Amino acid sequence: MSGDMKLLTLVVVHQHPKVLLAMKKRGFGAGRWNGFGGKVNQGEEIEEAAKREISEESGIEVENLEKLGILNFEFKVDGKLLQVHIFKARDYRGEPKETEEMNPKWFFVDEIPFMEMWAADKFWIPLFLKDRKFKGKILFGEGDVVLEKNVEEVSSLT
Ligand code: 8OG
Repeated sequence: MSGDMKLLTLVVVHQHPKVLLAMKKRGFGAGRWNGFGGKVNQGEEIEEAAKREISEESGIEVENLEKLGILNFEFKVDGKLLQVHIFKARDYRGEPKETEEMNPKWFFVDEIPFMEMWAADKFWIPLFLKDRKFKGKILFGEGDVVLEKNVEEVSSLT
């Protein structure tokens, strides 16, 4: 992995036929619906970071996470590189609540608001919903448009 690639997590709760998304209220990705997640801290396990972030951002606790995807995002404008580890949670404890960062809402899977999400999400969410594992690389340009994409189903993430 390249030295300045940042590690991030993303957790989407999927209780068919609905998924739990949240409107990001501030910071990176503000104004878009997304799952919960954020940066992995120094010395922290990736899955541990995913559980911590969903708890901080929504107030719910998840125990069993299934890792379904690893995506590398590159931003042409500033050269930023992110590696996002994407997990599915099927059950959780507590009630999702609004926090300073996110406002949660359940969506039917056929009403996912792709127009108000990261532009690459429509390429991997269909695989996510079918419990398929995937890897990929996305190049974002100015205005976060997708310039290049390569997302493919894999049999294993390791
Ligand atoms: O800590 P912070 O909130 O800045 O973390 C960013 C969150 O956004 C983290 O959960 C990873 C997630 N994220 C990206 N890029 C993309 C993307 O293209 N699509 C989706 N759905 N989430 C993304 O950083």
